[in-house]
Order: sequence, then C-alpha cells, then structure tokens
Amino acid sequence: MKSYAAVDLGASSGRVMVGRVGRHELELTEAHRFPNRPVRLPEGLRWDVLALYSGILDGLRAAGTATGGRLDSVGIDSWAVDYGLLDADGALLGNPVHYRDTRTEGIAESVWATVPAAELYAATGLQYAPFNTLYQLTAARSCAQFAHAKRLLLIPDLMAYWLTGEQGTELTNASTTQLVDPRTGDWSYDVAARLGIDLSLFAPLRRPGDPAGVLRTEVLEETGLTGPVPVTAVGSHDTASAVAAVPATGERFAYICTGTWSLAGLELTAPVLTEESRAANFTNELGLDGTVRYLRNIMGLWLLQECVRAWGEPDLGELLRAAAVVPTLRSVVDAGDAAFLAPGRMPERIAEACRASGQPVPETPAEITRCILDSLALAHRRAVEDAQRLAGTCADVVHVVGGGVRNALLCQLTADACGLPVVAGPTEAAALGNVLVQARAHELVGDRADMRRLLTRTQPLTRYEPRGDTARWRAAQERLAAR
Ligand code: ADP
Ligand code: LRH
Repeated sequence: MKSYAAVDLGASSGRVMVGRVGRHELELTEAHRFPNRPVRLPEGLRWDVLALYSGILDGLRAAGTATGGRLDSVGIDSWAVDYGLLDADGALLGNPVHYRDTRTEGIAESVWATVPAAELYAATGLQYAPFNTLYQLTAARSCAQFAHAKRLLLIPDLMAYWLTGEQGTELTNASTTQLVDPRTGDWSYDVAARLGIDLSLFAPLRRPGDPAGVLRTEVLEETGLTGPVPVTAVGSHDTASAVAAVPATGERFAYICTGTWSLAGLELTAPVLTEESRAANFTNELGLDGTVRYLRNIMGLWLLQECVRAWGEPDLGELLRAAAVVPTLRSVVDAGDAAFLAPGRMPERIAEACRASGQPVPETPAEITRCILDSLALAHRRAVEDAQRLAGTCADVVHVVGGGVRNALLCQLTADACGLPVVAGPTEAAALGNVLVQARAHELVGDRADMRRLLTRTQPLTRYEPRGDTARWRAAQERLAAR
C-alpha cells in the first residue's frame, strides 16, 4: 500500500486527506479540515491564501502523523479561475481576488468588443461567467499591482510553488481561464494576442500525473515529514478531480458535482462548440486524458450556505428534516441565475425572487431551504437534459458526488426531477480523484475505467430511485422557463 496526501481546497473548506492505495484497496481518511473564509477588505473580496497555506502545512503534519512521517506523494486541487500574481523576485503581490468580487462587472462587454462572444466560445468552449480568468485579467490590467506582475499562478499551482519552489500551470485548471483551446489542450494564442494578454505570465503547462517538484527542506522541517516527498500534478481543478472519481460502471452517465456549486453534465471525448451550446451556456473544461467536462454551473449549495450563515448557523440536519415535510415545488427560483453569485442577504433575495414571479413567498428557514433544494433539483434536471440534447448522447443514471451526497433530500429530489436513478457518493470525490491520479503516476492503477472500478468496489454508494411524478417537474421547468 502507498500513502498519498490530497490537498483539496473548496470554496467553503480546505482539507488534507490521506489516501492509502493498493492494487485492490482504496481508503481515504481526513487528516485535517480547516475553514476557507474570504475576507472583505476596502479594496474588495479576497482569499486568505496564507491561512490556506498554513492549513495545508498543518494538514501535511497530521498526514505524516497518520503515516509514520512518510508520504509517497502529495497532490493539490482547488476551486478554479482564481490566481496569485508574483513579482520579479517570486513574491506574492497582494491577496488573490475572490471570484465573487464585483471587479468584473461590465468587463465582458469590453472583451466582446474585440473578440465577439460567439468567436470566443468557438475558440475556447468556455461558458460565460463574469469570473472567468480572462475577464478578471482584463479588469486587473489597469491596477498598479499588475504592472509589477511577472508571473501568474492559479491557486493550486501557487500552493505547489510555495511547497516546492517549482512553478507550473496545470492544464485542467488552465482550461477554466478561457485562454485554452479545448481541441488542442494548448493555449488559445490567437485569443490571447487579440486581447493583449501576455501568455508568458503563465508558467509552462503541465498535465495530471506530471511531476511537480519535491517538498522544500523548510516544509519538511515544519511538517515533520521524511523527505524526499514528491508533489504530483493532479487534475488541479477540483471539479476535474471530482469527475475523475465518479464511480460510473458504464459510458451512459451524467454527473453532478455538488458542493458550493453544482456542476452538472457529461464526460465527452470532444468539445461541443455549437452556437446552441453557447446559448445554453454549457462549458467545455478539460478533464483527465484529454476528456472534456461538458457541464453547466448551477449556484449549488452556496444558496443554502449563505442562508445558514444569515440564520446564525442552525443545525443542518434539523433544518433538512424540517424542509423534507414542506410541500414539493411550492415555489422555485432559477438556481442558474448569476444574480445569486454575490454574498449577502440570501434569504431576502430568494424571497424577493419568489415574490417578483408571483409565487408563494417562503418565510420560515424550512420553507426557504425547501425552495432552494427544489430549485437545485430542477436546475439539475434541466442541465442533465440539455447536456444530453446538445451533445447528442444519452444517460441512464445520474451520479451525484461531493458534499451534497450528505443531503439525502437533495439526492432524492434530483432523482425525482431527472426521472433517473441517482447514485450518490463519494462525498470526497475531489480528494479521491486527486489520490487516484497520484496512484496512477505510480502505476498502481490503470486507466480511468480501472480507477472507476476501484471506486465502485471500495466506496459506499447510495442509490435513489425516481418517485414517479416527473410530469410535475417538467411543468415546473416550463413555468420557470416562461417567466
Ligand atoms: P466545497 O468543496 O465547494 O467547499 P463541499 O463539497 O465540501 O463544498 O460541500 C459543502 C456542502 O455540503 C455544504 O454547503 C453543505 O450544504 C453540504 N453538507 C456538508 N455536511 C453536510 C451534512 N452533514 N448534511 C447535509 N449536507 C451537508
Ligand atoms: C467548484 C469550482 C467550479 C468553478 C468554480 C469557480 O469548486 O471549481 O468548477 O466554476 O469553483
């Protein structure tokens, strides 16, 4: 058995997990979990990357305690699109900007004046989201800080740099910048040139499984680990790692990675770059082995996280039990609407959206929670259906992975809405995908199908059958679309 540490930074928490892998075994345990709390500064919303780095060091120390100080490798994944800028000495310039910061408001239109949205989609296959790195960079260009920037490292690559001293740009995460051509898996040189983005800001591309340096001596001292400990590039976009850990047994599956976001779609072998796909705002992000993650971003459990924060952190289990007895589909909001992107006043914003659309206004936390979960299930249904139609494929099962696996009500409602069985699990899919890519680099597991077989055999999964009434969900979807 080999021991791997998976550093997985989600928007709501970071964790260091230890994966023990043998030819027929896969065990995952949590070494350390720490909150990921963005900070609102006068200049805007920022990530506390030093706290995250400290959390990683604490996690690696705990991982070492669990493995007798020895790790066969470390892999790092995180949320997408965000980055840190380094100066000529390799020092971080300021706190990385949070993708929910408002600096990109109105920026897309200025980009589209140079490269029209349709051309941008045909070249990069990326959905429109105000936070795509391309728009963030366009917004950043007028800032004093940017003039001093000599290097841009995406968040997992920044953490890897601090741990190893080595710089690189991992491809699955690079594919979320809107500067990569999903057909070639290389930079979209034409788009970058037309928009005046200097690609030499980025470190050379590396792919999942590539070596990414070894832990620095000081890191070994701080964590008590015995060197050398290699760092291996994994699918450093958390969603790429999570999709790699979808325990599918066949080809005809859809997936929903549920956490702060719901990322719902299909694994394809080639991008879908049609105008219809662009209009439906589907994205073509890159996965393992040249696969395409063809999916839609849905606001996800962020809606609930923000309400729970506003309500003073009540017990989630109790809240979900109360929500389970609220009548189904009383009122729904568009859980894909970017209007819900920014933090703050979420219960009020959801109530306002219901009022504005002439639906019953949910009032109690249980009613608002149910409105969120019904709305998410409906958005899941729409994404799964649209993805199949746009890609010309067919799914007969929906895999739900990520934190939402622990929300049985959401899983059941998703099965009901999609009219398909839901197989829920694993919860820590991103960490498992991260571990499996490291194990594959050590030839402990084979191809993606082999990785998935190992997951199916070792991970607890729960199956939810649809409870019949899909016509109700279809009608709710039609009502929402008509508004
Ligand atoms: P991220 O990686 O984006 O930070 P996670 O995959 O960790 O997100 O999922 C976090 C979400 O999982 C929370 O917002 C919460 O809604 C859900 N969750 C976590 N624990 C539980 C639980 N015990 N019961 C129900 N839902 C849970
Ligand atoms: C989920 C995620 C998602 C991105 C968003 C910014 O954590 O990586 O895939 O779109 O964060």
